[in-house]
Amino acid sequence: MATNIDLETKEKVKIKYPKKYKVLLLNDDYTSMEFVIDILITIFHKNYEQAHQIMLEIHKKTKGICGIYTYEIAETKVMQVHKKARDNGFALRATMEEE
Ligand code: TYC
Repeated sequence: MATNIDLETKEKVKIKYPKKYKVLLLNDDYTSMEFVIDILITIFHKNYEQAHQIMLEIHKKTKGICGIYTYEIAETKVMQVHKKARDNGFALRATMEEE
């Protein structure tokens, strides 16, 4: 007799994590080292030591990672860098890349 019907259904739970984006600062010849450190402290919440180290890495290697965020947060950080740079007369550029 076919009474033993298996009614158990297995539900597959697929968790979709949001993509993450690296925010990078690019080196240039005009932005002051002090200003880049200030950006790293105020926008990317680094301490002075970390900010100094990241700034020097960008200065030597042309670009460096400042943080990894979800899309909207990364986009906002890039805009904040560009606004603060513009307001202070610097042409500092930031970009974002999918992690
Ligand atoms: N290269 C700049 C200088 O010598 C310093 C600098 C570092 C600029 C990092 C931009 O993202 C940057 N004054």
